[in-house]
Amino acid sequence: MTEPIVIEAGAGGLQRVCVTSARAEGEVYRQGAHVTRWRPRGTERPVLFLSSRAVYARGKAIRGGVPIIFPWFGAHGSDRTKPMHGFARARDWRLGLAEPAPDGTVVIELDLEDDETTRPLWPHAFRARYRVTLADTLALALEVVNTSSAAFTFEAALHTYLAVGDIRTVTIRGLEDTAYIDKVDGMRRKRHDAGPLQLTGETDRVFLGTRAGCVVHDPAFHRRLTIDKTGSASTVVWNPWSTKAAEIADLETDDWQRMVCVETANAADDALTLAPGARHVMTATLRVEADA
Ligand code: TA6
Repeated sequence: MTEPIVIEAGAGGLQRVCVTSARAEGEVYRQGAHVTRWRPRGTERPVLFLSSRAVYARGKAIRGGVPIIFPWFGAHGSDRTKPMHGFARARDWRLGLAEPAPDGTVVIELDLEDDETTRPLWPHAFRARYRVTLADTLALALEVVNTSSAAFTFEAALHTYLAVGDIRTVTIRGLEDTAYIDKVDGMRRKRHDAGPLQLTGETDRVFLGTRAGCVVHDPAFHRRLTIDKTGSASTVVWNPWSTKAAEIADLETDDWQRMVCVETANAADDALTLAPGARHVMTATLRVEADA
């Protein structure tokens, strides 16, 4: 019988947890607490997009799956020499729990705390705990605790890369009539209309003040991907399209056609301030279903 959980050296020698259970297959790297694969039993195609050119190396974010963005989103507000999207996605997290349940569900927990290498980048004491539940759905919960004696403000995102058949025919519901920052158009503030979102070019939008889940309809794969969320007021939608994708070394030139990022976040105006001792939990639950 296949072991439901195997902890081993993966690509680039980075440690990973491989899951093969009655409910799902999956893979989580300790570096970045990075879910790179999840496929519920009975689902033919991968649900998460993972670049075939992804680099597996110490301190380098893996292109695809679900990178964790923390404690800032995008470029650092005042110091552009600091890493894009914070430091959590390129750090080793401590593996706490990796446990199969009798029904085939597998739960994995990983922690990250401040240390002498994080404090120069972000001068705060914190503990982040990430709980990954792999079953018919993929449930992700990021808890951040302020373990310092002063309040701090942070941004976070579960930067989910979804695998799609053809981005040009995909539509996204759940962002109707929602305000957003358009990062492709000089950070201009706009509002999406009453219809589903359809991408027709490079798209990089931070939707604000939205607690709604999103549904990604993918006619090419005859399926829909639903992302429900809690504790999150922002949703980011990203696709580099052809020109930008050609500039991204760890993407194949035509990968843009097969992916879309729909990210569960608290970013920009929705950044969160935690008092000393306070905690915040953000969750995303991913589901795949057949669609006409
Ligand atoms: O979430 C969208 C975004 O912020 C885009 O601006 C784009 O840069 C993307 O993230 C990927 O960022 P990365 O640092 O992983 O290349």
